[in-house]
Amino acid sequence: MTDNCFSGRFGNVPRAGVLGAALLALGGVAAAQTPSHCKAFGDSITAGVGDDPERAEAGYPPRLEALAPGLVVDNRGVGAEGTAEGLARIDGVLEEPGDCLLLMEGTNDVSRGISPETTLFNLDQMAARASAAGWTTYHATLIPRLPNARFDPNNLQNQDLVQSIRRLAAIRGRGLVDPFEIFSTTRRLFHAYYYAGTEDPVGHPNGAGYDLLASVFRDVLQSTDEVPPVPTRLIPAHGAEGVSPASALEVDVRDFGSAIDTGSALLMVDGSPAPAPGVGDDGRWLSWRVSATEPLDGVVTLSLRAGDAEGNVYDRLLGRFLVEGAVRPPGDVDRDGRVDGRDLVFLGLAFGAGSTSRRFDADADLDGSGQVDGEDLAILAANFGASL
Ligand SMILES: [Ca+2]
Ligand SMILES: [Ca+2]
Ligand SMILES: [Ca+2]
Repeated sequence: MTDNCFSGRFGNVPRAGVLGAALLALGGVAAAQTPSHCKAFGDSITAGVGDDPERAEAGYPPRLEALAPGLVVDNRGVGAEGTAEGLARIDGVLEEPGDCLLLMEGTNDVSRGISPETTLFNLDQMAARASAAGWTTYHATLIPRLPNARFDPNNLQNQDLVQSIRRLAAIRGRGLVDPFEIFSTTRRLFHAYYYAGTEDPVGHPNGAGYDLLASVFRDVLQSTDEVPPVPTRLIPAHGAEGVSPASALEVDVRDFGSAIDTGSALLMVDGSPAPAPGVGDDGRWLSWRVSATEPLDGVVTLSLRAGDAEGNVYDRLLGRFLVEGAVRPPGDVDRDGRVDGRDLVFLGLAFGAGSTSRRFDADADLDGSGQVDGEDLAILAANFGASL
């Protein structure tokens, strides 16, 4: 782990006018009219796979109807669908009666290795067709994938895609529903809010999870702001490796509900505060462009504190990346560049779990055997105290 010597290591970069101009052009978010008839469009997580089998109608749409009297929400979720198939069937859905699209799709694209650019393009096309039909359109972020998901179990690609979806919503002036942020900060998420079957390659909510998901949609449709300012851009991405020592950092943060408390917003780089960010004229976004005045090295950790006018606060790790030439020691479960008691705790939590178990943690399976066991513990123990 790189030491905390970042003071004075970063200076302000002259801020290019492009970003400011692009974001200023956005103005406020659309959604002027209150929708009355929504189509919930997406994959199995919209269809309601994993829900309580006792329920006559599965998923978040019927719950959203119950939470928002007067609102009709039709379930148009199709299991296992990716955004390419979604784009192929959206026109048929838009021909039905309705005035609002709730669009949550893309986790199956991650599983299939579809590029985020393609996913974003498809989502944008679907939303654009709905907007062209006069519908109010909301993008929704994806929910976290299980730690034992077959692909992207540590949510690196997912988090990157989520930020892109937020950025897309902002650029196009569409609404944003952000279950990723709400789910990510919910305690005991996978244990209490996810379907417990072992054959779940992605991660589906259970009954409680669909209750939570419906409430996240309800809040946005009723203009209740329960979500803090969230990152819409992070460069280098969380989990990136081989980052150039000369890389600049780019962090954009936006609030989709209310104003950001700009005075208290703080970006920390390896424990030292970054220079003050640029602030959007509407008070709803912040932008840091930070260049290294000394070469980066080792593991770089970014954390963010930012609150909004409603008192919702983001205050946690934002991202962590590995600079070119640095090699993490074996046994570094949490990827912070050193092997210590924290890694032992994480390994302990997953100890004994195989890859189909809900407790499995791919990062704790240090030898990649598909089982967190004594072999992994031996690797950790042999490297205990090692650091970059
Ligand atoms: Ca907010
Ligand atoms: Ca560690
Ligand atoms: Ca193992």
